[in-house]
Amino acid sequence: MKAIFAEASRVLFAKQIEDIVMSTPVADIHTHLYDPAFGDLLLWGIDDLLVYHYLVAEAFRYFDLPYEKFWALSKTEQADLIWDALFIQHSPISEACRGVLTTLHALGLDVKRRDLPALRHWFAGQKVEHHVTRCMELAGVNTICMSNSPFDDLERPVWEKGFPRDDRFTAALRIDPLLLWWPETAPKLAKWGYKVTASHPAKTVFSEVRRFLADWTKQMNAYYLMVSIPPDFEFPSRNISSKLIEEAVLPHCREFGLPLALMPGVKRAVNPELELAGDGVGLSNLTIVQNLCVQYPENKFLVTALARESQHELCVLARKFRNLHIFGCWWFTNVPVIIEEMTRMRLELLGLSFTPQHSDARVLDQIVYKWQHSRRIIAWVLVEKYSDLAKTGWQPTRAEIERDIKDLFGGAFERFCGK
Ligand code: FIX
Ligand code: ZN
Repeated sequence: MKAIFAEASRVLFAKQIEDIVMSTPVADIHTHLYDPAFGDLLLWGIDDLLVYHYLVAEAFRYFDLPYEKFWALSKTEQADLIWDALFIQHSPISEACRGVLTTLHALGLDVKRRDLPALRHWFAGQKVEHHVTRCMELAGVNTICMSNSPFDDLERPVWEKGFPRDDRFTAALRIDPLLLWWPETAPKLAKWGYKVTASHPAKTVFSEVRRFLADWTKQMNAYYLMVSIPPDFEFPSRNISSKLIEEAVLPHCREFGLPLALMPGVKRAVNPELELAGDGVGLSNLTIVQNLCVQYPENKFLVTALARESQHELCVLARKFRNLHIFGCWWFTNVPVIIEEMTRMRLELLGLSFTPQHSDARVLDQIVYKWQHSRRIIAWVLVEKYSDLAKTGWQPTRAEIERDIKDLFGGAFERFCGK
């Protein structure tokens, strides 16, 4: 009898934790989505779901078709081919394929009919404003942080013209071209009225770069600055990227109290024929993160690393530096097997002072599956952790669990950002 009661209370306890994890609103701190005011830049609907670069990469493993022929097709034609290869000719078992189905199912669509025209018909009847709200509700997401680039010719004019902000969409100032491709970027800055030259910059140039960063930080009301970096990126170094970080980006972040988000590990265009789907992963030397954290204690760093092998080292670094906040299971690590491992490792090494996930969604509807899938895994791991605590006699209360999960789902991040 005693054993039955114990088992029943274990089940109830697990259910309580799961319910809290599944229902606590989350701040999605890194996406590639846009405020609806950006019009067509906000991708949504079945065809955009199907031509997501994660699925393009998978579909090419089955296609017997030259790359250029695929790229010459319309979006609908590409989506048809991907649907056929990944959903009809094979079972859609991969995480990215399953994600499409989780999303459709959550939207109330009948996936078992395997009827792509019917799905298209349903999406054609949706209004974007309503769809944004619906997806955010289904995902339990209360804010979506965009990745905003002043270097994007489609995005920049929207900012310049101005628009009433939807306060569910926050901004992050994306600066990859500035740090990674200075020779091509300097002439653009010069054209926009900043006194810079492509040659190795002098003091005046750095102050002009700071003026550029300040203008865009204010224009966007940016939450943080962000750059994704290749595995061989070095810091400190004598190269121009390093100098720009030291002399412009970090002083700017200090002045505005903003974190710099670094995403190490991406090897761009490993297979250029695959376009956006052609990026790969490499092992980064995380000494760059250590160097930044130790040399710039007044700066704050948000870091997510792409390689699975980097995750333990990154956790250990976060134990050493309180100006480092680690977040998300990025891209190739956003698969159940690795999410579970990373979440468990982070909880065991850091407690609750990190942000377990971001969606990286490029298509609005993806927030539904990315969050449903991740929440479930985070819940399992937390059930295990709280149960281990309970075994010591330390019974966590509902209020304590709610507080902790709020922290994991945006609270710790907001505090780190000083918001
Ligand atoms: O650099 C990034 O922010 C990456 O997330 C993207 O470049 C990448 O294409 C992506 O969508 C990964 O999820
Ligand atoms: Zn991203």
